[in-house]
Parts: sequence; C-alpha cells; structure tokens
Amino acid sequence: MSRIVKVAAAQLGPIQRADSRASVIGRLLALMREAKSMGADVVVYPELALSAFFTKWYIPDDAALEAEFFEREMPGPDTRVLFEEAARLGIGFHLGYAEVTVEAGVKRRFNTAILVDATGQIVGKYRKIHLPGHPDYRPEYPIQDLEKMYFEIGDLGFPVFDVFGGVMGMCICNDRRWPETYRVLGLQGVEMIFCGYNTPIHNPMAASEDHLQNFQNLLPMQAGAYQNASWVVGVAKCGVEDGWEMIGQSSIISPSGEIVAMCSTLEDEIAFARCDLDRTAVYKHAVFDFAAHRRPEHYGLITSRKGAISPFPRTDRPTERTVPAHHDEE
Ligand code: CDT
Repeated sequence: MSRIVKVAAAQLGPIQRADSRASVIGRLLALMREAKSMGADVVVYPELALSAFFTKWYIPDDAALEAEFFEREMPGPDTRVLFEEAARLGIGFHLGYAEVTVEAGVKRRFNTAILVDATGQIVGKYRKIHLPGHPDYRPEYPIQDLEKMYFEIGDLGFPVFDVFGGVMGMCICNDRRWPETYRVLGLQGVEMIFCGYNTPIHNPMAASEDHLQNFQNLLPMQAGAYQNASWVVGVAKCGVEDGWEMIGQSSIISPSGEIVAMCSTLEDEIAFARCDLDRTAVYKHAVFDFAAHRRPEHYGLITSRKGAISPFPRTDRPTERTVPAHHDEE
C-alpha cells in the first residue's frame, strides 16, 4: 500500500528589510506555481516567511515593530492572494508568519505557522513554543536574538491535523532541536512534520559552535524523523540578510532518517519529493512501536534520589539570568 503526498519544500533566499511586501508575496506565488507545475500537493514555506528575520534587530517601539513585521489577520490584505491562488491551483500550503492578536482585550504576539488545504481553508495552526535567544537587548552582541522579547510562548501545544491524506504536525525553527517536539507529535501518530526555520550562522550566545550550524541543523531533524517514524520537511529562509548569513539545507527527510531531497543553493529554490506516508509503518509497527517497546514507567523520572534524572529543572546550576554577560566570549 502507499499513500503518496507530493511535497515542495519552498526555500526562500534572503529578504532584505528594504524589500517590499509585494515583492515577497510575488516570490511566494512564483514558488507556489513552480511547485504546482512539479505536481506538488503542498508547498511548504519557511518560518516568518513574509519579511526579513527581524529578531536580529532591537526595535523598542512596539507599534513600529508590529506595523512593519506582524500580521493582524490571516488571510489579510497582503496575504489573501496566496489563499486565492492556492485554491485556484488546488494546492495546499504551510506558512510561517508573525501574528499579533487581541484576545479578551489583551494584545498577544506569537511566532505562528498555519496549514492551508487545497481549497484555501486554514486547517491547522501552531504557535512556536521553544523561543531561542534572550529577552533583553544586549549591546555587546553584534546580532540580537530577541524572540523572547517579541513573542509569547505558544499556547496551542503540538497538535496534529488530518489533512493531505495523513496525520500532519508542525514545529518552528528552534523547536526542531528539542526531542520533546517530535516525541509529543510522534505519540499522536504524526506522519509528516512541517518545520520552517531562520538560522543565522552566528549565534553570539554560543559563538564557538558557529561552524557546526549546518551539521546541527540536520542532526535533530534526521533523528526526530527516525525515532518518531515520521517524515520531516525542514524549510529555510537563508542567505545573507542585511549582512547576516543564514543556513540553507532545506530538506525532506524520510522516516528512515534519510534525506531524500535537499536544496543546494541559498536562494529561492524547491526541493521536491513524493513522500509515501505508509513508509512510516515499518517504524511505527516494528522498531518504534511505542506500545510494544517504549517503557516510560521504567525511566526513573519520578525518583527523588539525589542526582537522579529529574523531569524538573535543576536549581543547583546557574540559570541564563545568572551567567556572566561575557561568558561565551572568554
Ligand atoms: N528562528 C530560530 O529559532 N532560530 C534559532 C537560532 C538560534 S542561533 C541564533 C535556531 O534554533 O535555529
């Protein structure tokens, strides 16, 4: 048996801050049409796909920040054309964007991704949970990582959605580095995980590891796919954005952990694959049959013995707040 989903991972090259929203939407439409011409069922865009990766800048004026980078509605005036074109072509899409919303009179901002089906209807929504970086402006850093300042932690959990003939999940960028992301989705039977990312090569908080960015991009996605018997579609916005280089390597990874398609440029480019959702079966029903082999009750997580593995954060280590400001540059 086979259940084929044809996937186009639509990598974006850099979006400069000066680029108009119309030019960005034009690029997304061109990629959507190219994906359709390749026969794709779904086109997967990156995290925060509508603008430059703005968390690298300190922008203290909330109104200015939101006016330039955030969406108040989805679809909105700029993005409606994506939904209309998807419905006209009969193709689904995944889109990451910055969301500002008012709930019970309180303004909230999230790093969000949606799944849209081939009729142009939103069928899934996820708000990023693992926000990297630091919550405060750090003038000693040449590039900021201010997601903790600009976004709240997502409040929707890691849900799965029945669409495109299978069980679909989403995560966003830094989420892909955490095993919990894949396992929570895996425990719900996920068959394909969409993950957009913006990953600058330079991380001032761990600069000694910059040369490993590409390796550490693929490592958790391949492991997460294999250990949870799921396809993973990782899609970058990449290249040099306003002077800062971001990694590419947009990839489609099978439940075996193998990369079956990967972009080779740092520009707008599609990686395409025919993904058989039934390829998950051998892993879900043999190697990683959770019911048959997974034994969380034996992991010792609830022991109170000193030094034992604990599900709770240790309090005897410095937290981010107590680490000296220049610890990573010494
Ligand atoms: N967007 C995002 O989550 N990026 C982080 C960058 C960390 S290095 C500055 C990531 O994990 O890729």
